[in-house]
Amino acid sequence: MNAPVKNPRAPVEAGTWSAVRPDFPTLDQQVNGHPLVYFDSAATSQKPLPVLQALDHYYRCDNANVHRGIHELSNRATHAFEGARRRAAEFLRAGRPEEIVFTRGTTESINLVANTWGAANLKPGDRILLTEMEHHSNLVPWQLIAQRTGATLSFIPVTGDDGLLDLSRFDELLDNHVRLFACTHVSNTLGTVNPVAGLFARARRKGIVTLLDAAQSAGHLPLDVQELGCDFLACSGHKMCGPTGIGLLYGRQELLEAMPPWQGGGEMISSVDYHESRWNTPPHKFEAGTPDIAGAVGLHAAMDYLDGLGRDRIFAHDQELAAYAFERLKSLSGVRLFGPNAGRSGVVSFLLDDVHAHDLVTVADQYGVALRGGHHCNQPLMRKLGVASTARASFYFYNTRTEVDRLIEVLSEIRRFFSA
Ligand code: 7TS
Repeated sequence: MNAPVKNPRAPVEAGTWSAVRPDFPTLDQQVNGHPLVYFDSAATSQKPLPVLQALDHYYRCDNANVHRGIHELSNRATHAFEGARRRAAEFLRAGRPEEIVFTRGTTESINLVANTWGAANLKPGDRILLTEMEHHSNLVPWQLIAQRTGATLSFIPVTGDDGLLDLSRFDELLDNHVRLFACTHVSNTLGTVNPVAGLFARARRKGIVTLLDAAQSAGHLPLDVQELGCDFLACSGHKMCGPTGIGLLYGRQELLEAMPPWQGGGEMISSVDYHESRWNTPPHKFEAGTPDIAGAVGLHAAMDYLDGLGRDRIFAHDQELAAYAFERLKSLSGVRLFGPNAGRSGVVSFLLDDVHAHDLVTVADQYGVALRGGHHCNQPLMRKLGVASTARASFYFYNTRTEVDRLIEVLSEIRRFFSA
């Protein structure tokens, strides 16, 4: 039996990030006759070799169902799955592994909270406070549960193109009707990093339950749910070097214990009769059916990989590259930039003259540059900004300044092409 691949990456010094490139086979290819420049990590990140090897090892050597069998392979699969849960608790600095629920991703984690905590606790007249920069995943589930319970939604405004939260009326918005405050940590369109710890502290002093959408932050900066003061945190494995189809929900123990289950099926029960059942304890109460065991194993390897590099260093690199891209883009005439001038994460949204974002992204692809164009699942925010869509470049630690220079070169070509 081959031993599973052990962690991998020593920390990388500033300026030597290209050392990680060989870990990412997908990055080493030509697209449309040009070297690939992958600037779409906010949609999904690429996967390093230790993650691919962990998946391969699991399926080759240990594959079995969890929590059921008492044979060797089932024990190994259970050990690997529960080991990933312990690692996730450590990764998010949760108090205990039982506070980690495996889900399919951020979207499912938020839907789980809305359909369990929300359904059990919201009533007519209650309010759910969000911000105007939420991804549809942290908006639509609340609309659905508001319709079912009679609760309403309110929003912290966004200031405009500079994309900050307007907190001048925050205390007013936290009125006695608000039961839950759910907020994104990092905006996937604007690159804004919200001051969530301070906002959550103010909300919790009023007894308001808090949820952090960490889809764009979990793989990019160190997170500590206790310091952040959130009751729930949602994130996706695939945006943090892990596989698709696996994600995390952190929930404070007392809340998870009090919440009713969501999906029914195997694993989430302690005993079943024909007419009624009793529930397992958290987190199993929320994990009906066979989970994504391989996904959890891959995510474990991804968390080891990221912490090997150091999430503080990853964030410093993201910020440095985004600031560089922002300055270079600003120097191109006809560019409109969205989001804050300083302190942004590795996401830059922009428009070029009156070229439609989809056209821009289609032509960039012809040069091997992978951007995203569209509303980025932020339709209400797009309306607020007065645009239908933006082009977006999003960076991760495997991207380089040379790639940003290539983007600028390609955008200059695109301007010439559309103005000809
Ligand atoms: N929240 C935020 C802030 C996100 O950026 C995303 C996905 C989600 C939630 C949903 O994550 P999922 O893994 O459950 O789909 N954002 C993007 C994006 O910016 N481009 O593609 C997906």
